[in-house]
Formats: sequence, C-alpha cells, structure tokens
Amino acid sequence: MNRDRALEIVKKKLKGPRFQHTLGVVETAINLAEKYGGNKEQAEIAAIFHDYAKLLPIYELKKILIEAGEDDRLLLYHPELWHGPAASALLKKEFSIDNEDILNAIRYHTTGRANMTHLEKIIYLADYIEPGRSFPGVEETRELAEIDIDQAVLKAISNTISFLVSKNAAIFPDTLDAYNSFVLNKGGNTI
Ligand code: DGI
Ligand code: FE
Ligand code: FE
Repeated sequence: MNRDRALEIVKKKLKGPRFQHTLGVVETAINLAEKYGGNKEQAEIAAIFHDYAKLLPIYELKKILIEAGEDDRLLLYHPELWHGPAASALLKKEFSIDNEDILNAIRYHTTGRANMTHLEKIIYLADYIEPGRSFPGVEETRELAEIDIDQAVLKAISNTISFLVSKNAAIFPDTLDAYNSFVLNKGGNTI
C-alpha cells in the first residue's frame, strides 16, 4: 500500500474535519519518526489509516469486532474505544495490510497498552498533539514531545485518564496498563 492510494481510500471514508485531523496526524507522526528514529513509511501508513473506522455506525463496529474475535471486554466499554480495533480488522481483510506493528499502532491508538512499541507511541502521541487539537494540556504535551517521547506519551495518557475520571467514565484496562507501564519503566512509582 503506498501513501497516495492510502490517502485516496481514507479521503472517501473520512470527510471534512476528520480528514483534516488525519492529515495533521500524518504530518506529526512523520516528524516524530524523524526526530526519534523509526520507520517513516510505516508511521505514515498507520497515521493515514488510524481513524479509518471512526465514522462507522456503532452496530457495524460491534459486528466487525465480534466477527474478528476481538477482545470482548471492549463491548462493555464506550463505543469510542471500538474504532481502532475495528480499523485494524478491516484493513487486514479489505486491503491485506498485514504488518503487525502497523496494525497494532492502529488498534491501540485510542487506549495505548502496556509495553507499547515505538510505532505505537508515535501514533498515540501524534493523534493527541496534531496541530488541530486544542484541548487542555495539549500544549504541555507538545513541549514534552520536543524533549522525550516517553514523557510525552505518559502525559497524554495521564491527561486522558484525568479527563475520564472527571466525567465518571469507565477506564479500559489497556489505558491503565499503558499508564502503569510508563510509570514503572521510568522508575516512578513514588507512592
Ligand atoms: O479518534 P480521535 O478522536 O482522533 O481520538 P482517539 O481515538 O484517541 O479517541 C479519543 C477519545 O477516546 C477521548 O474522548 C477519550 C476516549 N478514551 C480513551 N481511553 C478511554 C477513552 N474512553 C473511555 N471511556 N475509556 C478509556 O479507557
Ligand atoms: Fe481515533
Ligand atoms: Fe485520531
């Protein structure tokens, strides 16, 4: 799959602001891969497709997850968590994308997970800090992204968890695992 074909596919699937967001994630992911090392072509393809399933109706996402034999805990949590795993399953089936690192970067782009790969971190962070994002804490995360990718991903995950707690939203285990994994690996855990 080359970038032009991928962009053409996604442009048809994601209209307007969602496509603009995708272009922001692509630009940011390539910059992060340049800055921190990493496969720029893989970062670009994962970024282009990360929200491929974002606009599908909930019943369709549910069907895709069930057919793909996905983690059934997902169905107990907010449908917002379904579009990454669903995109990963669809891309494998529809376009024979079979690079596991690309598929996992797409699959885990909303929650993160324990022991994320470099590509998974790049896509998670690019999705959070792309130029079109303006939520509280994003500027601080952008500054950290200039210095240390792990600190920046940890900041993005902590901000997300704080936001979810403030809304009394349930936190998916992978989101918590991602947080704990960064804290424990950087020798944190001070309490
Ligand atoms: O698809 P995007 O909007 O570009 O971004 P995304 O895929 O990172 O989705 C962000 C949303 O996902 C945001 O509203 C917070 C939500 N989210 C992330 N982790 C969790 C979560 N929502 C719940 N309920 N639980 C989680 O663990
Ligand atoms: Fe997303
Ligand atoms: Fe996104």
